[in-house]
Amino acid sequence: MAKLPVSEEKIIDQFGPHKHYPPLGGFKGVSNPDKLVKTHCCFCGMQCGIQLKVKDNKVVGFEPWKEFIFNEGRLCPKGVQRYLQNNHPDRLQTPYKRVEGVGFVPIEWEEAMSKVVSEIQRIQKQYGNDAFAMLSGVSLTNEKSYLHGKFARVALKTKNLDYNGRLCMVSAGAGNKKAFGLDRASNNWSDLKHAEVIMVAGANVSETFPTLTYPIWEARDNGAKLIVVDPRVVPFARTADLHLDLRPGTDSALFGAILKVLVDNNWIDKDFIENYTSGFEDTVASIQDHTLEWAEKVTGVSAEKIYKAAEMWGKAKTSFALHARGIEHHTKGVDNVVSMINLVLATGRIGKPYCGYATITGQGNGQGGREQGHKCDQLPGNRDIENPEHRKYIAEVWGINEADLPGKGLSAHEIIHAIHRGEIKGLLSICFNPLVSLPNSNYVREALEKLEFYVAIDFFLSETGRYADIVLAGSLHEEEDGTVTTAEGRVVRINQVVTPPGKARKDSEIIKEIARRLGSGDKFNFENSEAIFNEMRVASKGGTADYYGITYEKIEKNMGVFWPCPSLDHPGTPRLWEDRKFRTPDGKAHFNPAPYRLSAEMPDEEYPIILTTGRVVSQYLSGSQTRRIGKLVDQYPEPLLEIHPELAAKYGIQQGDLIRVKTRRGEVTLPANVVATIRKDTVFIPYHWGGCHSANLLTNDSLDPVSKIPEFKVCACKLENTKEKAPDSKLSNAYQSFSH
Ligand SMILES: Nc1nc2c(c(=O)[nH]1)N[C@H]1C(S)=C(S)[C@@H](COP(=O)(O)OP(=O)(O)OC[C@H]3O[C@@H](n4cnc5c(=O)[nH]c(N)nc54)[C@H](O)[C@@H]3O)O[C@H]1N2
Ligand SMILES: Nc1nc2c(c(=O)[nH]1)N[C@H]1C(S)=C(S)[C@@H](COP(=O)(O)OP(=O)(O)OC[C@H]3O[C@@H](n4cnc5c(=O)[nH]c(N)nc54)[C@H](O)[C@@H]3O)O[C@H]1N2
Ligand code: SF4
Ligand SMILES: [Mo]
Repeated sequence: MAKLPVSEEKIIDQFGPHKHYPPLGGFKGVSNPDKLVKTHCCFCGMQCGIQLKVKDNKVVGFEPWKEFIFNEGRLCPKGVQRYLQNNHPDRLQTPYKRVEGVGFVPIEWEEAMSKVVSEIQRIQKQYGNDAFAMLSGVSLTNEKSYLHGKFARVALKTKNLDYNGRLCMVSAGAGNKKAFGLDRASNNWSDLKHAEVIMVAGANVSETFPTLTYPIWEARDNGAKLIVVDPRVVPFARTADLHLDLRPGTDSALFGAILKVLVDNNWIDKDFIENYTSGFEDTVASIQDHTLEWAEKVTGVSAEKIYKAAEMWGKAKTSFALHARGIEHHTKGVDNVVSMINLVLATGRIGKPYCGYATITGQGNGQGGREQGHKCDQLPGNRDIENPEHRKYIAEVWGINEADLPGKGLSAHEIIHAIHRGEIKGLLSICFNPLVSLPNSNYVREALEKLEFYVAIDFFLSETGRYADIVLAGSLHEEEDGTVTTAEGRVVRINQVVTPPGKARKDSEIIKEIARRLGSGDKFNFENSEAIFNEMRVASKGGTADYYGITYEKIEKNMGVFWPCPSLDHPGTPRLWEDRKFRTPDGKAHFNPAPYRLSAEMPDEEYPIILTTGRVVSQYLSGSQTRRIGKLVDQYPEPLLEIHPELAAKYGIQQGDLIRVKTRRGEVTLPANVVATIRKDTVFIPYHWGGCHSANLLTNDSLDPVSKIPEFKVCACKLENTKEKAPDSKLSNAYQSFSH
């Protein structure tokens, strides 16, 4: 029988309506806390330092942590409201089971755990071990990422484990490995401050990494030129020296054309290219047809502007290239990444002061979480699960036979396909809300309905969790010790601030208990997070992401340590490649040919407009956390359709009209936000909402062939003006001030 989600009415009966937590004050002891604990924000990859205020084992507020070296006390709107999740009325405090026709019923841990384990065993006995899959997430610490990689392979004995970074960092990871043989930002942010040119592609820094604007402003105060590559005039593009408002999906055409100008004008570093790189000739040969005139047609950016960008980049002595999901969320995400890295290598500006390159990691532990082995093709230390040497080493660390270590499994969206095919029957998810965050959500919903058994571990009941048979109450960021690795590659400490409320448990305790009941308890005898970290250090030793020399004590003493850090006396590596010893097989940095190709779905007569999706400053990812915090909801209460006035005029659309957006996969109806800050052929929808407002009802689930990232940033849509107005309340005043 198809499994239906527990309905909204039932959820309201059982949990009350979703409450938006009061924005400020109202907490006993805000001005008289028991203690202040230094830790980091739970949201984005900047991992700003923050001090949480605790009273009676509850987080009641925060203070800036001015000494923390990166953000020096600064926080963005999400950072200053994050503490409201703890002690939130929606917080899950006990396990629940689904009872058809009734809804979710609170149960004891014993009943929950025995159900989970008996269902895992039943499914694996009936259909094989790989029929039970696991999805993990990188809002989790390094310790939990490592634990999940080991748990899936050693306790669940399944190959099908993947993580939500598959929707986020994997194109950058694959591109970095191709070019450098190692997957990390090449520099820490201090190198930004004196770069002569900063080029930022597909990153809405002011809204998505607000505290990173400070080193960029500092660089501009020092005279740096800023080039922004984005189809929208995002806030920090408004004062940029050059804004390249390209058509979504055309970055590799743009970067190819810029490279050709660099080569044609000899604005390249021949010595660096000759001595430290390979693949230059092939790459240059692959872009001979990427002329300025051709690029203007493909990208929609004038030949003059493209030339100017090449000149600014080519003539500078120091530079920094940054990109994020705008160039990575594509079926050619890896191509886009390597084509931007080609510009860095051509000018040899890497591994020197004020010269560098970074992909800006998205989630809190987007960096560390992509190294510790909870990806379907990876073992700890960023090792390859198909490499016999790597398998042997990890099997030894884990005390198992190499033959018992599963091989490469399916990636996140491929797991959804396998559920549809009937190959995967059971699922455990932790820290992932795929119904909101995966593309083509109707298809994802059908998969959830097909599962024979699904268990979700979360601290809030997410949209996906409503399809679960069992929901386990896990822990918030501040309820368990650990480490995360910031977007710079700096490993920092997350401190346990309070204990989980009610009957909620630490995530790692839940996983260890399932492992014990599955008969692998001896392999999961970790006393605490530090014990997990210490095993992880050994497992990472000798891998490209080598954490061996990092200890909790060393992190605390130095306010973080940059990996690679191969020995206890090693200071860590803030700036990579000063030694010019790249981690590729030939020891050189690789140019990679990436000639332009089309996106999977291009606009046509029936669906003539490009739809791109992304973020707004006050909401975070699937919104499961930030949609529960009043002040953040007030800033941007529901998704709006960003549309240019000229395109709007074609359809007779005015500000606040309700517009039906249709693609080949679904439709949503949203109020129009008519702004001059977007291309005329493109509309934009933020994706932080589920249900009938979900941008992912529309998006295309085609994947990059190498990284398996979905194409969130381009699909073809059509618009219908319903001629109805959205109620006034639906348009946030704050957001309207962005319109021009
Ligand atoms: N407020 C907030 N901050 C966040 C998050 C959040 O949800 N909310 N999430 C965090 C996470 S996990 C991530 S991954 C990051 C993401 O951070 P970003 O990548 O900065 O965020 P997005 O809004 O997804 O996309 C960035 C920009 O890409 C542009 N874009 C769209 N298509 C293209 C294209 O084809 N080429 C180019 N060059 N640009 C294009 C969009 O117009 C958008 O401005 O943010 C992190 N920080
Ligand atoms: N259309 C479109 N879709 C996108 C994107 C886009 O730009 N456009 N961006 C993609 C990107 S970059 C990303 S990163 C994904 C993110 O997609 P998801 O990972 O699905 O989003 P989250 O909101 O982080 O969902 C995590 C869930 O885990 C829970 N959680 C958070 N921290 C913890 C923890 O410590 N322990 C436990 N037990 N649970 C926890 C939260 O409550 C939430 O329910 O979305 C992707 N989807
Ligand atoms: S910039 Fe990122 S880490 Fe810093 S406060 Fe905002 S969401 Fe948190
Ligand atoms: Mo992300």
